[in-house]
Amino acid sequence: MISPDTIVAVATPHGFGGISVVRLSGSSSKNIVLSVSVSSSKRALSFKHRTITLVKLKDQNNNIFEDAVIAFFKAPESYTGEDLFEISCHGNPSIVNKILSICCLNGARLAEPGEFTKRSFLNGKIDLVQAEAVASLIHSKTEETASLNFKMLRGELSSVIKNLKQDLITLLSKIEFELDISEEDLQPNLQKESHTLLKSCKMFLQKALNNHSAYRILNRGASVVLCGPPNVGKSTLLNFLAGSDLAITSPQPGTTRDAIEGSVSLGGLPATLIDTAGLRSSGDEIESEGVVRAKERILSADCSVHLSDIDNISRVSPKELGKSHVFVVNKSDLINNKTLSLLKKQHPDHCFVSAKTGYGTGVLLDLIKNNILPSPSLSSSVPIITQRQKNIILKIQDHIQNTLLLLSQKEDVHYDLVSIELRDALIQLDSVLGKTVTDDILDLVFNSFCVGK
Ligand SMILES: Nc1nc2c(ncn2[C@@H]2O[C@H](COP(=O)(O)OP(=O)(O)OP(=O)(O)O)[C@@H](O)[C@H]2O)c(=O)[nH]1
Ligand SMILES: [Mg+2]
Repeated sequence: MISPDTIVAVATPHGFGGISVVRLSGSSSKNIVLSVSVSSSKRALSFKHRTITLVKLKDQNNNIFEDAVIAFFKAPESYTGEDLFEISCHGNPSIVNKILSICCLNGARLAEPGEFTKRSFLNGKIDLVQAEAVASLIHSKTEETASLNFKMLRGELSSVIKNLKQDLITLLSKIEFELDISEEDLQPNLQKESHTLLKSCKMFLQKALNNHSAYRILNRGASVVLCGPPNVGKSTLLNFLAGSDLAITSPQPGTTRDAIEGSVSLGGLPATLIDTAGLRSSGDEIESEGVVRAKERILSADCSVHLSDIDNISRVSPKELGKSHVFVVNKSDLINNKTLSLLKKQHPDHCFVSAKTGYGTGVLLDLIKNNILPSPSLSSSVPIITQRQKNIILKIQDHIQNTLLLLSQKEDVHYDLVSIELRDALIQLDSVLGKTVTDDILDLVFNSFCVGK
């Protein structure tokens, strides 16, 4: 249910800047804005839909403290579907806080995270897939996913889901008809027709699922962990690749304890490099804790870079490899070219680098990127953008698979069971769009938003 409250929040990032924007939405927003605005022109304070008005802002003691530009969007033609005001003021936190508190004194309340977009959803302006695209667009780390998220916001994924739903409804109506009619009127091609349609639905959904992990990494950036035994040069490599003296390096094994992060671009893909404690068993409690944390990072990272020393090219147990991995031999500068060529032949699956001179690091970055994202960009299919969508699509895939199994019977297809599976798939499709979601799912979606969006 939509709360009757009028809500207020700052929509721009906190801090100092050229301007900040305070948003106000709800039925009392006009009265609240009128009670804080001063203008010599009465006409200006009539606030017309989609126009801006220059006013002075006053506090509760009628002291003028700021010049502001106010934009007004009248219900229902606003982002939230309610009367919506955007007050642009100087970008200073004390001015912003003053506007927020005066609005609250006049009847508004501070908005929850994502509450403006939640109202937009509850007022039927956007569906849940579009609402999720708003959050993803705000957090996009690459141009490719920013433009993809914008397409989702315009409704591209929603219309794909609606088309799929329409196909299943058409099929379901034929199946229900088959169940109702007499023997003579049976539809001879129904079994084959249904099979073909559901197979293509399944393939389409599979492609969208396959693109999800690439999308996720492109949207939020990749995490790459540098790991291996102590003293092999993990911290030196982090410093070289990040171009900054982030981690302490020393010839003493066991120098790094806490994970240290740096940023790097993998050919346009933003990545966080994570330097970790050298993997060994140690009597030192603090170092051992560092090793436990390093192992956790290996398992959670998108790629783990396993370093060895040129003197001791070590093997890693498959259990400790992580999601995707690259083997690296460091300190190549310590041997001559002839020995290096020989070692490269003996270890063709290893990348030879020198964190000291930078030798081989360009090749290493390419290798890491290719490991994380094997294809250069997302294919033309529309990807699924959130874990919530992914979980539901997996359930739909199950129903489609069950239906295909029922339809592959040689004789006596159980159309009554097919009908049940299709109905369940349709319920799930509705929940992707947010037509049948519970309040706790909505809270989960909108709590991940920032305040003011
Ligand atoms: N010659 C040479 N020395 C290197 C290279 N990389 C690192 N070193 C040296 O190796 C020693 C260990 O380097 P670190 O980067 O501290 O090694 P680490 O793997 O982070 O070690 P821990 O934090 O103890 O696990 C330091 O003395 C570095 O200067 C390299 O490419 N060539
Ligand atoms: Mg280190």
